[in-house]
Amino acid sequence: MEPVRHGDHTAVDVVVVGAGVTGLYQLYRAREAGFSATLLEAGDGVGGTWYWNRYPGARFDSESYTYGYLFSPELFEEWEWREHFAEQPETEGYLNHVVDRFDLRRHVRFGCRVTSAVYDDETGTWTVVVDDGSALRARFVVAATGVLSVPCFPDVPGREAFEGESYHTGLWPATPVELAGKRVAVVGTGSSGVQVIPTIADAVSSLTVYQRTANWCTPLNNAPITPEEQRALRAGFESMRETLNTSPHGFLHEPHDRATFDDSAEERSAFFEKMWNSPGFSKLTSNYTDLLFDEAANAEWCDFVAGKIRGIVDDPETAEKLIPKNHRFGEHRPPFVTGYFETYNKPNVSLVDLTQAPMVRITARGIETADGERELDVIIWATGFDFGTGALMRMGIQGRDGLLLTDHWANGPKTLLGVQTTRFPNLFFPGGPHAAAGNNPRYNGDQVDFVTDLIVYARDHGHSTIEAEPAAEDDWTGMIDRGAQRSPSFGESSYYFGANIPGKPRKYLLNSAGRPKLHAMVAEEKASHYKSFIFF
Ligand code: NA7
Repeated sequence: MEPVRHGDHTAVDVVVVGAGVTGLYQLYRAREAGFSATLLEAGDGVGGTWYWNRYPGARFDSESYTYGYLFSPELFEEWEWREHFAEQPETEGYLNHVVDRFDLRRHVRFGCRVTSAVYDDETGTWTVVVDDGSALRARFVVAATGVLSVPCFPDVPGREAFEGESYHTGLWPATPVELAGKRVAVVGTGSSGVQVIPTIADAVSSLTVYQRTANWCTPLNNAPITPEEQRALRAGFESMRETLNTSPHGFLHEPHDRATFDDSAEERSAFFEKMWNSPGFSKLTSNYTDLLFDEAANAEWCDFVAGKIRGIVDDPETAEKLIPKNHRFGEHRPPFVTGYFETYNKPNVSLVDLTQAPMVRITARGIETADGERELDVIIWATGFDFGTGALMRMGIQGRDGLLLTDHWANGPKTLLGVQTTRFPNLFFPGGPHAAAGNNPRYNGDQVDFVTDLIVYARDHGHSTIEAEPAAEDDWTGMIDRGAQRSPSFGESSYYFGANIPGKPRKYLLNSAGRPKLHAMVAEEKASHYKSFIFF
């Protein structure tokens, strides 16, 4: 492969965008493969999601050791996670440790947001411009910009008029935020909102939760990792890595082997109790096999969870509001909680059901809903993200013949293996749309490995340009779209389909084909010398 431009310090083989879990791994792999690489990061530190989402209570809901990197046994050996589900500061610390441990920091430019990335047909290179006006040329661009990186604020009139403090969970400041003794509102009850709420409830003078949609929250069941467990984790690293590398969703949880109505009502109730007390995502991955495929089965589990909510929340009216009525378990991303429902028993906590009293406007003093104005000192917007495509669509990406990615994907993303799209040669986006549907770093790591192998293959075979083959892209995208329709539990009402963003095309944004299929196709691509890609 020809170097991009001799003697040009602004030219590299690979530009990686985003210093999150995926981007850092891509930087590591590209450098280890002998490419020159620069990583551009909008934030002032590493972490991506774990840099920006530093709100009180932010933590993993995948087990820490299954979320971290597995490429280095030494790294695994020397880093000791404190809890099964680590809090944000620990994760940010881990990612900083990784960057220093592998000497990656000197390849990272912080505080630069990419404003455009334009492909030049003649040279087969990309020009990447950042917001300070400087530009980099690169043969390959890997946009590791994540799926949850563009925070959304609701379109409520007057948001700017509020004279108190306001914060978005996904843009939480690194400087301390003092909430003690203040009248605080949390808007939104997705995974972020339900982590903030119990964490701040005791410190604030009043906490008002604005809920539009109740979610099927179940206990995270977190715990410190005991010294014995630490030893077992270390001793079992290779077998754990093997399990995670082959697991359908990137978790260690064992799938169940029975369907809901194989069991008697009594057995079912005992099993659900076991599920309720099990860690994190196992309620989804180790539950009855028909949970997501049979409405009656799903309803059994939902009834059980509703019973738990009624049992925890003292006020029956509040309990009813906290029980989802418009979607089944798994249809939205299920949040995992610690002491969430219990929080509503505190005298300083109240719930506003926006389905009964919609938000009218934000005033200088607080939030006005149809039933009146509540005065506030702080509003916390836990209102989610432009999921999947948000960051890529805002990066000013232009492919062949000046084609804008925003036009190319006007009706939703089209991808091949969730890593590339036609007419955008040498641009890859592991960890983006169609990437994952489970424990993200495991899927995203598979994709980074694939991208790295692909660009190494091109270099070794004297090719300078790699482009997804259109028919192969159609096949993969068709499979993703069809797969998303297969399960009756997955309606189109969640951000998985872009439903939280007005005007966004309703297209499935996760990888419905599953990780085993991704693995099979990756193996097929390698064996066939990447038959689904066109090389120049
Ligand atoms: P989510 O899961 O998208 O949740 C956003 C929440 O904000 C959800 O409860 C929304 O209600 C609510 N929301 C959004 N817009 C409004 C308006 N206009 N008014 C009131 N409430 C609103 O984002 P999170 O940050 O909690 O979690 C994102 C991911 O982080 C999560 O999936 C995990 O992977 C970790 P809605 O359901 O739209 O009615």
